[in-house]
Amino acid sequence: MIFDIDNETRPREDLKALQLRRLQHLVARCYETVKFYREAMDELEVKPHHIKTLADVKLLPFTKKEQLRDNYPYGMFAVPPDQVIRLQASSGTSGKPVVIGHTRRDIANWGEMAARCLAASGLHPGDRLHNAYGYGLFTGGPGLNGGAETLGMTVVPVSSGQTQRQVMLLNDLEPTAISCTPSYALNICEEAEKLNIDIRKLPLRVGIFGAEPWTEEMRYELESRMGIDALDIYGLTELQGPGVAIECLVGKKGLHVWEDHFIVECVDVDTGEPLPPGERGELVFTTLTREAFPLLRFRTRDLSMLDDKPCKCGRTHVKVHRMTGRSDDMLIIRGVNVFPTQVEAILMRTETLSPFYQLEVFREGHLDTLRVNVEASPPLYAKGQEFMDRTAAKVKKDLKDFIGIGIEVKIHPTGAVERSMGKAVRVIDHRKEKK
Ligand code: DLL
Repeated sequence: MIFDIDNETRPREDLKALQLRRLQHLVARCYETVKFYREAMDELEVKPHHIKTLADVKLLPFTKKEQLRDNYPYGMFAVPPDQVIRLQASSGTSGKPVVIGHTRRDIANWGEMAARCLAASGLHPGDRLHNAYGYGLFTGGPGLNGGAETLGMTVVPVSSGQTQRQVMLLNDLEPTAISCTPSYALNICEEAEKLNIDIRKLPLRVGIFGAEPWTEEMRYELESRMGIDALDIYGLTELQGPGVAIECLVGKKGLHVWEDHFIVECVDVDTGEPLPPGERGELVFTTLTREAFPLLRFRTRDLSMLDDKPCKCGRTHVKVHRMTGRSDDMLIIRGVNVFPTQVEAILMRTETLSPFYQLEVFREGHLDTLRVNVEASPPLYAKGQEFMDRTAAKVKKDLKDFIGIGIEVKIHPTGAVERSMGKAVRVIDHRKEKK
């Protein structure tokens, strides 16, 4: 189902004309109302009237997360306080979060974009969503909630945590869709198995998973354990929250970005130069319709690539590939770049392991070393240490072949790796503890 057929299938030429009109309006508004943007544009000697074509977006300054923090809490707002009907905040683990505001129209647009996402996942009015993303300042819960209500679904606003209760509600309320982080979905699967409930036999058909990087291998794991289609949804607090982009059920390959609301660029991480489709770089977004908290060329640090090939689903909006991870989560181990998702891919291909893992980075002398902590599946554990050692050696070899460096592999009994309630913590970096 397509929620907003006119906008989602708009011919590309029309879409680009709409983007240009909206961009010109946005730049003028940012220049007039947000001191930060006026100063940043003056410094680059760019005025709103310089934006004549869509390509001129690259004349505009980048906006970085640190700059949003510097303007905490309200410095980047473009409307007076009486027009802001909701605040949300990023999950900043250290220091101040980024607070963003929504006008009534921002909330309505967000609801429509999230509704498009749910429809693209094969959901309809009357479907029932078990929404296990956290509610609160985090945008996951409220974002999917708004989308489900806009589409006309029934939403079960269960939020995250109390996992046994989640399983009971999945069993009793018979939702047809679930939304949560992929790592939390695994936690739910495990809890269901303990309670002897076979999720595959429930009416659940679709999983809307995002908020953290995950792999095709994890998709396979979740689809087979839950008997669902698992789709990748993307978004960031700064841009609104979930619903910036989603995979469509038809393709399950690449996430459509709602281009009537955002301009997406992929740029070289070091030079900031825009890259053509097919080249990996950092995603950069300009918000075309946000009223309270507009952003020019926001550097997400998320690594992906653009895919402008037409999609079978009929949507004309450009796609981005599944994220590899964030540039700041990339580990550099003895000169080799390592993403947790690369390790995940290998672990998930090893059937005798459980899908729970965490990486630890150490510094020994001048050398950085990486250890993977992963759990044995109950049958492997039952076979004993010798079998676990053999599996560890095999995984170590696979990691070396795939990534190119030696990584220590430690296989633990079931339950040893911390379970996630939201975004999984994939890396513990002991290098930062020293000194
Ligand atoms: O995680 C919003 C969200 C909620 C997205 C629910 C999808 C579902 P933040 O807490 O601000 O917002 O974190 C944003 O999470 O920059 C990415 O690094 C990461 N992220 C979000 N979705 C994906 C995804 C929400 N599908 C940050 N794949 C982003 C990989 C993702 N990373």
